Amino acid sequence: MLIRSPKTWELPTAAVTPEALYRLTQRRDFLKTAGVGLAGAAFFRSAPLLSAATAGFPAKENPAFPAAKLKPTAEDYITSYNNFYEFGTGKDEPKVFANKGWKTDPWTIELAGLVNKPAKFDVNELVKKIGGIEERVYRFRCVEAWSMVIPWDGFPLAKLIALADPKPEAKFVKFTSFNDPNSAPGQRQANLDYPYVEGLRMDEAAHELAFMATGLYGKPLPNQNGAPIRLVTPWKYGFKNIKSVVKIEFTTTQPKNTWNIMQAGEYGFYANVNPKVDHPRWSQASERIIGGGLFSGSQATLMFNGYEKEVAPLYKGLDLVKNY
Ligand SMILES: Nc1nc2c(c(=O)[nH]1)N[C@H]1C(S)=C(S)[C@@H](COP(=O)(O)O)O[C@H]1N2
Ligand SMILES: [Mo]
Repeated sequence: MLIRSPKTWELPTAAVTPEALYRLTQRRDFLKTAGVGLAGAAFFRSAPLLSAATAGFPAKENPAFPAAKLKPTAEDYITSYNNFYEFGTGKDEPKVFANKGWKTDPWTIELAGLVNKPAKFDVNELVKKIGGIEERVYRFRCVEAWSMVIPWDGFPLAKLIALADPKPEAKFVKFTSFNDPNSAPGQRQANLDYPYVEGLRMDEAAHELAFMATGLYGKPLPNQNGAPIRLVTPWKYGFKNIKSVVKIEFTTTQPKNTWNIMQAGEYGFYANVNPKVDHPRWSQASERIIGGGLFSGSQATLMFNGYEKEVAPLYKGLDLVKNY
């Protein structure tokens, strides 16, 4: 078991308080981490917040994706059980190694390729240009057959696409993560091909569910969760949700994606959550609920991770067995 048991004072707010109180505490916690709080603030956080993009907080919940509908996973699990190979392959490693001097503020993100408005922005400046952030509670399903529910803060990817103003020839969006072996021990080990890259078809990227997260639980993203900005595509397996993005490019050809480069027979380009298409080495029919406790340990996996009504039209006529 990689998760240590939290000390009582570290118990995540959502695990012990009703929804209304959670709303209040997320604001209070953020003020504390921003340095406005009481001296006792250290007791409330298990790790110090070194940096990230702070623009736009606190964000308002988007009522279409409320916490009241999906019970968020306790914050301590979301920030302690991670996949971020740049900082190690163990689930408990990113929290440690992404917080040993890796700087995520300031952070420049570049919009490039087939666009009318190529640009470089500091992430805080980008958030202001976009018009702020909102909160959305989404399911999250890793290809390794575990799941969480995460309250993200951020903005729809569609808004960023509008800002870049792609040319008609642009058919795909390519995402590139940071490359800094001095700060990232996993990059020094070359445990994957770096920088981590991902891609979406243009219509997937423009879908209302595709989201750029700059925070979770009402606070700027912890480094281990992909500070200061990462992609969130809740109907796709976790590996599509590229962290710590430095470049977004518009292309005519389908971009490569890191896990497909590593193991093409196991990880495709689409990576849509699909309980009927098993991974070659395990079933995708069900998933382990992280932080679910002793009696609700697993649940059936839903087509497109529960977002079938919204995204199925994107894949009409596409063979989802071939295009895994
Ligand atoms: N740059 C980068 N992005 C990444 C990864 C990674 O190793 N490096 N891992 C992916 C995988 S496999 C998953 S499941 C999610 C995990 O996100 P989380 O740690 O915030 O839950 O990030 C995805 N994005
Ligand atoms: Mo994953």
